Amino acid sequence: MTVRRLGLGLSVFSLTLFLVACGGGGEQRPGETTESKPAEGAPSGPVTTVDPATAATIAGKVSFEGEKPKPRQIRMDAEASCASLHKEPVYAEEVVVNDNNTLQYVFVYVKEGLGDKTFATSPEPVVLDQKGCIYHPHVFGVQAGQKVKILNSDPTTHNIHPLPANNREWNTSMSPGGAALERTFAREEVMIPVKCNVHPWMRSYIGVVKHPFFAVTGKDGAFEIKGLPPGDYTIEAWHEKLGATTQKVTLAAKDSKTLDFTLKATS
Ligand SMILES: [Cu+2]
Repeated sequence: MTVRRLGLGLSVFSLTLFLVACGGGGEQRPGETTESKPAEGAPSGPVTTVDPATAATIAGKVSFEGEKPKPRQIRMDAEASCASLHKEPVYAEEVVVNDNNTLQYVFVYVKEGLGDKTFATSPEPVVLDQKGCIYHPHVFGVQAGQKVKILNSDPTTHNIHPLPANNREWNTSMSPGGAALERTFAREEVMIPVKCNVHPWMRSYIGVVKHPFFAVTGKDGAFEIKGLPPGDYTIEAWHEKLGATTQKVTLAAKDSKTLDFTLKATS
């Protein structure tokens, strides 16, 4: 934080010297500044900050096309400690079509266009809870190096087990009332499936990206990504069962563009 304040307080002249000293940090656009030190745990390299006066926004929705799949009920009968936590039937969240025919749990993120820019890692952890023997949230994004705080709110033991292809694999048993677990993922990976070694129906997906420009669609199928530097981008919408689709978008300073996606039912 001290470094950040210092960076903001620099005169244009010394900032120029500073950028030269740091080698410029790759592609530089108007309204961006670089600082010498990234947040702890983040990739090394100068940190890009986006001038709010030039920042652009994309927003839109992800629609579903085709025949709505019948929700699949999760059977917890084999595990009484889980089954007793639910009075109503529990349905798998693998394909959730909203009332307005949009999709929930789609991970939307900037796939290309940021080059080798490095962004400050959020100091706030993302929380993943194990509650009712279900992961909450079902799909979420996190920056590489940003903490994921894992809770067990259940009166039963879970064994959380991410299955990465590009990060270190681990699994940890978490007993009821135990301490929260904090983990980070060092490298970009869309997506990391998460399972529980005790309860085979438990499933979550983590999108790890090197920047803060991602979102997950909610009950209205909408997403919004704010604070983007002007540029040419490829945006991907990823869904665990329906696949992924991309669109290109060009953002000028202060642009606010709508980007709607459609994902089709699998036959
Ligand atoms: Cu479990």
